[in-house]
Amino acid sequence: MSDMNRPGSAVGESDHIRTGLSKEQLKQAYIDNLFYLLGRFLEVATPHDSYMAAAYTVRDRMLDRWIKTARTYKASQARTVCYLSAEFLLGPHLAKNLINLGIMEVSREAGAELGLDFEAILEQEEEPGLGNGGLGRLAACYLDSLATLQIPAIGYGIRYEFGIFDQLIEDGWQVEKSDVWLRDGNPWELPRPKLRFPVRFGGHTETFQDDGRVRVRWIPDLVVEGRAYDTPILGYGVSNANLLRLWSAHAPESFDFQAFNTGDYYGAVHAKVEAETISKVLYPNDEPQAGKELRLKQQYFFASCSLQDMIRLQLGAAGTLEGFHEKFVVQLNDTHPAIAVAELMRLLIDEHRMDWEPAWEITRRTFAFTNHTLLPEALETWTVALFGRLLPRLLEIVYEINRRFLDKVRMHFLGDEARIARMSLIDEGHGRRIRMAHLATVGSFAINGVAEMHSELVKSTILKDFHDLWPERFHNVTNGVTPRRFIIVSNPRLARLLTECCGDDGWVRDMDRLRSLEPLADDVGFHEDWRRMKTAAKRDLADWLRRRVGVNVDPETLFDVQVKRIHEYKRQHLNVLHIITLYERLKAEPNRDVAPRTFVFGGKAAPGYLMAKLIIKLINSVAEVINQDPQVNDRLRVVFMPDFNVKNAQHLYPAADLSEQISMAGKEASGTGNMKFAMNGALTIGTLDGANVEIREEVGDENFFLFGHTAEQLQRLQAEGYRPWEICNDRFELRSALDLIASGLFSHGDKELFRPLVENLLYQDPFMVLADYELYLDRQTEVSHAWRDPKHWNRMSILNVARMGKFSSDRSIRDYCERIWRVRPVPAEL
Ligand code: F58
Repeated sequence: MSDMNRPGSAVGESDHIRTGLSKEQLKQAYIDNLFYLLGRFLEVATPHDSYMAAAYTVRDRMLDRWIKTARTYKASQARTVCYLSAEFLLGPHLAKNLINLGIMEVSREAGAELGLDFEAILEQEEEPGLGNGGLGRLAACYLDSLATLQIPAIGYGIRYEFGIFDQLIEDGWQVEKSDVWLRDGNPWELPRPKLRFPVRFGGHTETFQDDGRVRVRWIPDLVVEGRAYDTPILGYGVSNANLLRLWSAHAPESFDFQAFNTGDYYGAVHAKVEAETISKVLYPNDEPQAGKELRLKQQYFFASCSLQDMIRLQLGAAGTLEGFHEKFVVQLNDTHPAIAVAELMRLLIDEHRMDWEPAWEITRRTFAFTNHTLLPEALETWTVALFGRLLPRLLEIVYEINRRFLDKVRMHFLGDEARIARMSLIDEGHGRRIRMAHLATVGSFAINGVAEMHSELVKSTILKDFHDLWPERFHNVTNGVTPRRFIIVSNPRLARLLTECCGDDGWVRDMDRLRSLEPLADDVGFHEDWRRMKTAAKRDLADWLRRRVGVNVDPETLFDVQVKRIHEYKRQHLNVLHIITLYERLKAEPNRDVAPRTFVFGGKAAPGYLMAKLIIKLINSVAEVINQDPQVNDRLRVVFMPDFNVKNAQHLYPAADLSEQISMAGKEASGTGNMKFAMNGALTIGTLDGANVEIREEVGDENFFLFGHTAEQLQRLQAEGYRPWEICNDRFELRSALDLIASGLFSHGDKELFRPLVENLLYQDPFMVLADYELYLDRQTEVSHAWRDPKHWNRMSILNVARMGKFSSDRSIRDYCERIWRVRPVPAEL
């Protein structure tokens, strides 16, 4: 116990209590943290105390690596990747960090010896829900891969006090509850109260003479302070720990004095509240951009703090901003941080007295931009009026960037005024709006989409004019997901089996090594292992659903899963139409031989998106009827899993047999859920959309259930005048399924409830659900046949896992490093 009396320090190498990884050291450290940080002792510790003590124990070990990494990076002077993202959907830290530190098993043993319930401790953690969906989760996967690949990197974002809402289901409807993730403390972050930057809003600008030059001064009417909160991000099996730095908004301290001096107490309080509102809550929209003033404030707030921080680091290391773009490359995760382009110009010109040309040269060579959507309603624009009122100096800079840019366009495409209007940063047609995707494109040296098909569509549609001008700037980097979170943490049984087959755990850092599983796809003994693993995972999920959702499902049935944000383009309602058709077939022919299935849905709807909320209600209503119907409920079950988030999702990936990736072709930029399921051995039923195309290429078309019209075919159908109601006249089962919804059967006789949904499908069907219905049903029939042949099914499942190497986020990050960022690993040594 003598170690316990030593003061904690990352410097002393003998200081094992804070750094050692042996069972005894972990036990000691845990008791020490419980005592000194929480003021508790073993006998009285609640599960939450235990979680906190465990988290601090793990964090200490990460800090040791983090400090050493920072030293190594500093000495190397290597280029640093700054990943700017309004969202980071990290998921629970504890299990992931135990895995990456390589101490999951020894910690489990240590816990057992202390009489702790290890699973209950893991369960205590409330995840930081600082993201909406795919885009935020991608950022988290990329942080994991950057650290694992030993790339110097900082993630910059916002420390929202309330993350994405918690979803409750009441009477089948989604009800939103605020997410108070910080209520019980966050042991993973380190507040950096001294690391703070001012961010201005409102007011006006004026010019002044400075050394014979005309310069601009911005006199704001609100100054907000951004304070840093740091979370270490440890790589897998390496000593590198990178930094996630999130900004929290506060009123500057001087504020209180002002209040006393001027006597305007309420005015001061109001301004304080206004400042702190900026990082209060994450916008829960995954689509139309509603032009909310607070959202623009959030974007500018975190972009400005992050750039000021980079400038501080650059000046500290080099004393000059000249080589800024050599020291930093800034990746813009969609347009949400795009204002950084104008802000870097402002900082260089106004605050660091640079001239426009050299400042622009630095800016243009610093940024790279990733686009994540083609949906026109999701492309961000801000009215010039709002932008100018909130950020008057930034508006001047945007105008100047635009003026110089359009001069170049004019030279290149003489006389093509229509093109100039299309490319302008200002959309003059819709009440004068700033097009953030254009600002990001003009200010970046590289622009990429997130899957091959999507990147091609970016070049041929939304950014076509820019591609004509600068073809060399356009790239594709297909998304990927981290196998640490989505195989090891989610599916430890599969992870063990893979390690056994490969001979070691090298596949975790090089997923292409899973190709060595291919010969086992026909091995009878291996099939038995595979079946046992899958059955165990399905039993676990069944238990979990019984305890958490109160539904019974049979692990012997085919688990057919669709989890993602609820959106018409993702077509959860197409899945529902299939279920209703199966139901009707069984009702008409009770002895019909169908493969028994359990349908699982999960996902949140944007609170203001009524059609998405109605789709949730429909799923729950259909579930209620089918699950209670004794004629069918031995063969059909429908479950809506409430509150889909990273933590809950981890129960699904190992247990799914079929993954539904059925978006309208051309609408899903990539998808990443498709990857998570396939690398856990689910087969995909999917359209030719996003990364589905590449997944099918990799796993082989014979191991993928493809259906549906292509994007071009759908476009043609639409151009010819799409009349969904006519499809219904020819397809008896489709008509009948829609009629059944309209009849009130699923709504206790209420014929009005689902009318908006049925009529939307019949008379508009913007995402062409009806056009793909028959192809989908036919393919689903083949799925059922395939399921009847377990040997064949398992073979396909094994081959899916063996061939998913491309979709590790390590591959994506390597692509970014080689093609875009031009950075190399800097290994940190312990
Ligand atoms: C998603 N976008 C794409 N946006 O839809 C998906 O295809 C892709 O795989 C993923 O990005 C990663 O590239 C997405 O999740 C958002 O959630 C935004 C949040 C902020 C408001 C606008 C949508």
